[in-house]
Amino acid sequence: MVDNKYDASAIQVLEGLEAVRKRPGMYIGTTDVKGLHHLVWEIVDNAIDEALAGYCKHIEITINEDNSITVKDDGRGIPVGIHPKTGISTVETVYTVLHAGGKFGGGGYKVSGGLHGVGASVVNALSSWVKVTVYKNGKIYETKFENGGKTTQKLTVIGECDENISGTTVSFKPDADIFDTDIYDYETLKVRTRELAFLNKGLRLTLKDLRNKENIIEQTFHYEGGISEYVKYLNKNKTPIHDEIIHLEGEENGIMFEVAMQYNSGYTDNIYSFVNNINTHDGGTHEEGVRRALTRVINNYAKKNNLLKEKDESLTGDDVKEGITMIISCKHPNPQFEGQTKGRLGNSEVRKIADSIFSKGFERFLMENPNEAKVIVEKSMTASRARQAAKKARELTRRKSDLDVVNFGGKLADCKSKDPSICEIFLVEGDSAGGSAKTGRDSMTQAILPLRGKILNVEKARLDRALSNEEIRTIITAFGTGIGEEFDLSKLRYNKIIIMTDADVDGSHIRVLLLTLFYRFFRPIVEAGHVYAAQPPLYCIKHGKTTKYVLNDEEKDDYLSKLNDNIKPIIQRMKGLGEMDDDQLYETTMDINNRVLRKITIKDVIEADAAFTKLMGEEVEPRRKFIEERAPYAQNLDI
Ligand code: TSJ
Repeated sequence: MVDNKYDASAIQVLEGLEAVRKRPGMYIGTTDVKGLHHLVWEIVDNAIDEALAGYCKHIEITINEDNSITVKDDGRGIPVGIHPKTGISTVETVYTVLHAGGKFGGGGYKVSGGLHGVGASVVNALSSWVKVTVYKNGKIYETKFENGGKTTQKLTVIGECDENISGTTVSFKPDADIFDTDIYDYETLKVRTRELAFLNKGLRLTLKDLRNKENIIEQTFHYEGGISEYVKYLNKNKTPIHDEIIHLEGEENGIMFEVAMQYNSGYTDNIYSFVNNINTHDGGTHEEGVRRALTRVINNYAKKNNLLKEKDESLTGDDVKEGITMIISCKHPNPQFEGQTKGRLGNSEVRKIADSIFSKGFERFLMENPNEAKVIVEKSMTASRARQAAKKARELTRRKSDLDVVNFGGKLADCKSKDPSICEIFLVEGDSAGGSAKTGRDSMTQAILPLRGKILNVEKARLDRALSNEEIRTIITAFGTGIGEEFDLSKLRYNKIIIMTDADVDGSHIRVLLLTLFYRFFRPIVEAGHVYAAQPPLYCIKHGKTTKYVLNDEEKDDYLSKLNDNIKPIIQRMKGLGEMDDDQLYETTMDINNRVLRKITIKDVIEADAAFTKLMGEEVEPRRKFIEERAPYAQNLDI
């Protein structure tokens, strides 16, 4: 923190609130549902600052019946005196003067910062009304604003309260003229509220939803263990390979730095980093410092204890992070966020501070816990051996030349065009449907890869074993991007990757397996929106001379209700892809003019991955529960 002492004159007067209403995107990013939720965090951030300063223990966020929001804290209460520069109360100044709050003036009081470094005044500018209540010095003060920040009630004492009570309560209603939607989503608020509780140990955060009188929701999040409990939460359905969660922290030059981590038996890493409670999804100097120190400390420990087999063997950054779950949290008085989405910490001094705090603490942990140290080093060494094996296997999947279709062993029917922007590949369940798709397709732009049986379970399988699976190798080779260190999205040979499976349990199993494969090895392909699910029809309706295919019951009922003659329609329920002949399959599910595709989002994939971890991971208990819950619907689930 730069200066804990709040100095009202540090508030800079910059420009009016009209600027915010004219170009809201400049201040809150977007005016869609994301921007709407952003307003809440702009207000909550102020209460969190009060908690970081050590004066606030409980923050309550309420969605009121009318979709307005109330944020309440038990801090000292915003100062109520007159601000020397503006001649109006500090509360009113904070709310009506853009960039007030000291964040831009330097020497102010903020530690946490919103995504775009804006605050209460921006929320005021974008709200149809705002009410601020301050409990302080045994008095209750209130001020009100309307229509984008016009003061309708100056700060007034409206009552008295117990001398021991203090705090700030802010209510606001987002302006419906500005936002595309004014409906708050409880789940969205919940996820971030829980995250804030993890990131600020000891702080109690309550979220309430009063919109449905019959079902009032209230949840409180409070973690004495802070980010250690976050790691525990993330590893809930995984198998940790050591019991204790490693927690390291320190402070240097006003920069607070903290890491919690635990290894699990899986092969992927989950590293999340934060600066002033904001997720730095593109990493930055704090993450770099930790990664560098993690690699160095494990190598040194392994060498000192003669654990490496060959003298010059060493573990890479990738080896030591296999199966790690880690939270990095840094609190910095003057963070520099870089990159297009401002998701990267740029402050160069942090690299050294992170490295030194992490390495000191982690070295000590390894010394004091030889059993854990052994498990961790062994895990990294296995990863190292797998990496070397995978390198060899990877050679096998490289295409010898672009025309070398023979390489695919006749399974893939590639398309003729080599222009990725118009090419698509169908991953088809079963040889029978695969055969129909091959005959029916538009061979210029559509490639077909039939998938036989079950694709290898990627969660359990290591990279090297996954690569020795023929089906997976064909997929990797066909995509053209390579995997792991060599992955290159620009080499993708198809603009659309279309998963075509039946609408039954087996079909959904294959879909989940494919999504997991993509999540583990081809995440950018999903993120860039290249993956789709085909939607084969559920019914075929014959009516006189016409044949109509429909996707679901709703479409069926809709179609039937529009028939107004006496010819009796024949409704046939489609059992699977294999049931359609070449032309039917093409017409209903593959023809760009007719078909319906569902774009697979990263959210679908993460859900599939969670289901997958439950189903396929080594933990028996969640798997048993998962199957039990679904048993009536999943008699022939093959796991
Ligand atoms: F800014 C705001 F209006 F959006 C807002 C501020 C909203 C909410 C929900 C809480 C707060 C807030 C501000 N909570 N607590 C504070 N504390 C101060 O502003 C404060 C109080 C006393 C002193 C002092 O030095 O005595 C200093 C500060 C910064």
